Amino acid sequence: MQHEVLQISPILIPAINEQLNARYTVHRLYEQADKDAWLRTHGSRIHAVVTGGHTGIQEAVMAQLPQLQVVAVNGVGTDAVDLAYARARGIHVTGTFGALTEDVADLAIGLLIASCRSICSGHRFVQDGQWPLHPLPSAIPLARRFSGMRLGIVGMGRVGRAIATRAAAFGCPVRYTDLQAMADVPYTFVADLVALAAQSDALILAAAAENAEGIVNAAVLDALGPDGFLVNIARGKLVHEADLVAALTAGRIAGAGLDVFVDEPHVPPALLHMDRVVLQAHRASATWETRTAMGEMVLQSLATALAGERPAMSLTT
Ligand code: 8YV
Repeated sequence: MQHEVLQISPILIPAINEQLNARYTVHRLYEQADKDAWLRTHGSRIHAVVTGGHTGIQEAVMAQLPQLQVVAVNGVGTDAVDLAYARARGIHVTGTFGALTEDVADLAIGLLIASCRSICSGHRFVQDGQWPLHPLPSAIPLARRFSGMRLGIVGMGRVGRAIATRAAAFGCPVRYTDLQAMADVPYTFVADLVALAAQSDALILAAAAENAEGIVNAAVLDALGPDGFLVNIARGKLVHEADLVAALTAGRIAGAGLDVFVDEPHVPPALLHMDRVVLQAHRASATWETRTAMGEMVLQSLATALAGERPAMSLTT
């Protein structure tokens, strides 16, 4: 018997999709016009789910899959999966832990340099033919140096550590906050987020979003101050987005580099045309190398779980 797999969000690596198709009967829920009707009719046949980090799967969907054995998340964030429900049913929920660390850290540094050095607005100035019209160097405001910036990292997990390692090469002192101080990192722990922001030139969010909704609010942004930058490569909901828009609009912080938003793919309109804001469409892990490694981990988790064993990357079993 071939196991039946429900894919809730696409995998972008053809070789991984070929493997999925070769091993299983794969149903792509995102291609169904009426997803609820499809689940009602076919849900009882599904043994495994593949989903994305920010797509996840809700209890209401899992409840329609009585044979479900594993939810393989093609990502590291599991905030969009109902873990307690999965645990209660003995469903393995796996992630691709470790596979995307380097790429996400790279983008965090890239977004910070892009925003403090005004790379995107400089690009637009040249691209739009403005340079010959305004040839004096004074046409473009001076930018802000990245090397040596005091970084405050929120979340000293795999990604936070990889960001800190990169920052060291730029001579940036690193402080961090997390649920607790960590004995195995050489950086200064600051328990309070407002205090961390006050001691930082840039705050980089690399934390899991469970129980941390809106932690970056007006008080934190005001502590970061008018010369401070915010970078978010974790989850949009860590930030109180209305407070962020207000702070950027009023110049109460200097700029931001944002890969993630509260209501993706919708970005607050006020952020779309700010020179001091660099935007990405949730792309931090979107390289061939990382997505291939992630896809291989998804295949491995499915194979192990459907053979009746516990996948190494399971969070719930
Ligand atoms: C995923 C993410 O790569 O890992 C996560 O939690 O949010 C993303 O970077 C994306 O969900 C693709 O599945």
